[in-house]
Amino acid sequence: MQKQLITILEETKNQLSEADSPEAVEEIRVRVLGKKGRLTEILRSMGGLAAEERKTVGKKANEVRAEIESLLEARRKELNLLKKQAQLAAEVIDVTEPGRVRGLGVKHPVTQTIDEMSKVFMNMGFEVVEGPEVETVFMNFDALNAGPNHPSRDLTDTFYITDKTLLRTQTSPVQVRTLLSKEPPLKVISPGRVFRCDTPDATHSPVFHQVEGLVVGEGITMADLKGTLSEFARQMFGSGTKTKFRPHHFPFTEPSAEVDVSCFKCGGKGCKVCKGSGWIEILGCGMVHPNVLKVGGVDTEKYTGFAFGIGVERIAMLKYEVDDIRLFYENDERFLKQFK
Ligand code: 2U9
Repeated sequence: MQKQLITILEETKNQLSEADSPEAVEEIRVRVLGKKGRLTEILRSMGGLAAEERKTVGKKANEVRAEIESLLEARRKELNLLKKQAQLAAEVIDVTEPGRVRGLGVKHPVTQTIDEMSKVFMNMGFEVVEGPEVETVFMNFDALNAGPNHPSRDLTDTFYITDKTLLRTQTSPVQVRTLLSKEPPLKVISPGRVFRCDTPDATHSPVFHQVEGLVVGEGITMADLKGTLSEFARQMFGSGTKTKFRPHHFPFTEPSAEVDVSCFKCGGKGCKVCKGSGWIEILGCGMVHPNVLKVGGVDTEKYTGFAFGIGVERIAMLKYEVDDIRLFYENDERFLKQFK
């Protein structure tokens, strides 16, 4: 039996040296010291021995068990340590590693264009005003001298919400609200989103943006309108830009005009951008109709004013040579990235 005890001890030592995890050590413990373990069986069978032999074998068995227990504990500790060291090595953080570069987005070209246009007007002393996209029919049409049968009121041209409310078709109602809330003199621009019931194509979108402007004061004339808008054109399209004011009709201004600029691409000779004419239409304008000033509570004996409206996408398309308005709304990164 003593021999058997020594064999168990030696074999356990060998097995422990080969164990490669705390779990494997536990398996060895169960095989030797567990309920049905080899050493446990020997201790149990000692009852059949003579008293003298039982004493010596018992002593030896206890020594072997104590040694195995301490070997198990030592190997368990050793493997736990190795496991921890491997884990730490695997999880090591290199604080000197350069960070991942996050791609920086760009402002949308429509926003860039609104910012650029607003800057030009702000430098001339204009204040930026904003208002609701859902407007009353009164503010959008009646107040702007668009009579009850004006074609723009048509259901097929305007998104009505109810009989009395709609999605604004221009940002002019913001300026009517300004007239009602502020005393002249005033110089305001109203950039914003507008809505028209149009089928999208290369030059039309049911949602687009405008920058409109309004100046009201004593002695404001067509000369102020021409000077302001010609300066705007020079700052947007280059200092050599010429302007041409063509008579036009709008219900909210009288007289009214459309403004062309000399082609910034060919200088007026005629090219693809100006479609051979040398001129490019960029905006509409006029002296504010007295009926509109009256709705705004302005004394038309004392004050006059001018107004203008500019389509932002049109300006952006000209400046950046974009040939389809729909590109602005498709959120295609390959398109947007070009406006860095
Ligand atoms: C008030 C009075 C008058 C705003 C004006 C235009 C001329 C104009 C178009 C340009 C291209 C609309 O985006 S577009 O399709 N706008 O031609 N807009 S005068 O006149 C006003 C505004 C407010 C109180």
